[in-house]
Amino acid sequence: MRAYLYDNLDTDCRETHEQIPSVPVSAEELAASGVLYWKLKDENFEAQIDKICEDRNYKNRDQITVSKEGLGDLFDAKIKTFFAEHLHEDEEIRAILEGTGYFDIRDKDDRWVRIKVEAGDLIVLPAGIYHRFTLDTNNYLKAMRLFKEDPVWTPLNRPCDENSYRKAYLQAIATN
Ligand code: KMT
Ligand code: NI
Repeated sequence: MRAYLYDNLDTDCRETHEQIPSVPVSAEELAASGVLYWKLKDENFEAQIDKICEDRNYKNRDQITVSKEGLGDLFDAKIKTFFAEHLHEDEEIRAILEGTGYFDIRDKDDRWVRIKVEAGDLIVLPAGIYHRFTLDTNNYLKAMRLFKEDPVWTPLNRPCDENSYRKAYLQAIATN
């Protein structure tokens, strides 16, 4: 995982979009926005996932392959949905199994922070955070999706500032 401020240029979202000079964003800064991150080691990948699921009460999981092959006819629509700025009323938890991609999140000052993920990265976006996802130019990412109960994938597109999960999120990070 590596994170940095997004350059906000209007070019292909699958490019790096790193500002020049780069403005790195640390794991501590991400944590201040409520974003959690673990690097899982190859040797005991499953055991580490199981432990995090137990500690954080994630009961269910499935897998998604974000690629033309993996999503078939749904590819274009899914990619578009993923990159529309949105929030969820639950955590978005992803363990990257193969490939690479970008999660963009809005920081406390409403700036886009781009988080580059690769195999072994486990990322938790809190309920209520505005975010989006895109593949990079490799066009392939396989991820395990973890969830607490039944999957609630409904993305609520911005603006939804009156949403109670949005308000609770802003309150939770206000003291950071
Ligand atoms: C979402 O809700 O933004 C996603 O599920 C992104 C794709 S999973 C790597
Ligand atoms: Ni999402």
